[in-house]
Amino acid sequence: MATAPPGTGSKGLMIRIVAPVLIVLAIGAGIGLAGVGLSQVLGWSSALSMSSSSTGAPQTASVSMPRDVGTVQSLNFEPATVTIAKGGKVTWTNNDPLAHTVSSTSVPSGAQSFESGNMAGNATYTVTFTVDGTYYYNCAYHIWMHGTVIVTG
Ligand SMILES: [Cu+2]
Repeated sequence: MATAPPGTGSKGLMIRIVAPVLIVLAIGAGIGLAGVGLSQVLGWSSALSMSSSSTGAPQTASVSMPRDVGTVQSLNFEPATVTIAKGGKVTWTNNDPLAHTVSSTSVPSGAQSFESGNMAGNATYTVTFTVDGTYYYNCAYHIWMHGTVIVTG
């Protein structure tokens, strides 16, 4: 009685189908692990962890003085409130042709006040916040322009 050659019985067929699938899965897992290892070697994961504090607040925020904010009183700094992590920065950009300022009106105890001075159209101004708490500021020229920076611990 002849025995079936290997791979032709139902068991052999299963092996033929399953084995390549397992190999593909194993290769995929290997690539995934290699990717994790590579990101650690390159410092990607540490860079990611540095980009946010334990509270999850971002390290940077951007605020615009939108076009016409100097004349249209329903406009304001945009967004009017931003939240960043301690040590983070906020950059203001004047997208209005009129001059504006970023002038702190209230800062947490132990924090420094800030004053951009005159910002012409397209000017930018950046403040680094090293003390946590809530900061209030306005534009020296337009009383309807006022904003808040929340710095998390
Ligand atoms: Cu203004």
